[in-house]
Amino acid sequence: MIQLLQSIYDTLGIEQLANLGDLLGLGSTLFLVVAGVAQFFSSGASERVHSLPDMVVEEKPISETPAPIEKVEQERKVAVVPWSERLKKGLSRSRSQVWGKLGNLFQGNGLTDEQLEEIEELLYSADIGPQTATELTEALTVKSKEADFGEKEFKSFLYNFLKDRLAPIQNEVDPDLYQFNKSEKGKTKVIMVVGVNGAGKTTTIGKLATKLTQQGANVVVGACDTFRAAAVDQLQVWCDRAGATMIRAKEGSNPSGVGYEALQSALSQNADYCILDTAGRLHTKDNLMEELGKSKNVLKKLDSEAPHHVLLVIDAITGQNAIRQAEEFNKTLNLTGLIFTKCDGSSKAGSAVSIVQSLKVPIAYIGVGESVEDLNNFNLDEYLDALLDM
Ligand SMILES: Nc1nc2c(ncn2[C@@H]2O[C@H](COP(=O)(O)OP(=O)(O)O)[C@@H](O)[C@H]2O)c(=O)[nH]1
Ligand SMILES: [Mg+2]
Repeated sequence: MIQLLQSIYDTLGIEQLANLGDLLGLGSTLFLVVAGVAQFFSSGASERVHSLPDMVVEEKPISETPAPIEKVEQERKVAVVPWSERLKKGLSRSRSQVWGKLGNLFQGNGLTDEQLEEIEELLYSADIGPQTATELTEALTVKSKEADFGEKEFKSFLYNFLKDRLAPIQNEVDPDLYQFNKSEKGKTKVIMVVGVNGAGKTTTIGKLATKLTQQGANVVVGACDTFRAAAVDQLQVWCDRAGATMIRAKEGSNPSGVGYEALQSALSQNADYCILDTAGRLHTKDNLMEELGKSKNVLKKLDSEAPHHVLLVIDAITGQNAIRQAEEFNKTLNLTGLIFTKCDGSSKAGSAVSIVQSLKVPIAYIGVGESVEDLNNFNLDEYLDALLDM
């Protein structure tokens, strides 16, 4: 019976089955229940139920669940949207909930006390940091008194204000991170990627590895987050698709051991990049920072300059709160760059300003979605254009 239902479901799909139920006078609801059972068996759920007792089910927030690779794969086949549009769409919440609202307040005849208050509130909600918010409000109070200071003037004032603060730091990004330099082929560049659980490390590494292999680079990835087996499998899928070699943990390995092994493998095959995924939380009582510090230092036994980059992944939703976290990572690991993910899910994309300013570390990459094309170099002009809708 189940086999019969299964084959009908496979052939017709759930909607057609409901229609069939109506036609036979059995009612679509009853038929949908039956179809649901058929779907359950057809999708292999029975196998999953049988295998459940063997699985370690880890409770974690939604944002930590691995990316739906098949969905991403399907999206990739859909027409490619240019980066400038993706970025604009990704920053649309920040624009509509903060920066766009600010623009409406300027009509060229000064600011009332209520308007000033509104501006301060908006700037605080944007998470650009108290110091920048105060400086900005003060500057705006003076500027808004100019006769021709309208929305357009406000936008260019803001653009220059933010650019002046970020450009000196942003200019420090190493181009090796974006563009595989063929003249340096075989000189293994080591990129260590760190951050709290769920920030987007593993998926970002998958995207980065894809971009670099597409440029002709030979990439080795080390799965040093040895605790979360599902995350390691997820990384494996990304690496297989990207054509990158992945080094997995041997049973019982510690994270620094996997990093060491990955670099050893990368050096032996003259790989161009060795990217290390790390843990964001430890299952032991060991201190995460100490463990990461160890993982970083052990690499120097193989190459005194490794890692060439230590990138901290920050989820834009964390906003200002990310600063303290980021300072901890920076103290132990001496960060060389930041990757700012999930700007599409937050109105706090402006927090990039305060994070970059307080750490004095540039943003190397920005993420505005789950597909490979949603991760790109952080270009300050593009970012400000999109944030302020210039
Ligand atoms: N919307 C959106 N989701 C993202 C972005 N970057 C990562 N994610 C999702 O965030 C979740 C956690 O990512 P993961 O790489 O596993 O985080 P990790 O714990 O730091 O390794 C996954 O579902 C990712 O698809 C982004 O830029 N936008
Ligand atoms: Mg991970």
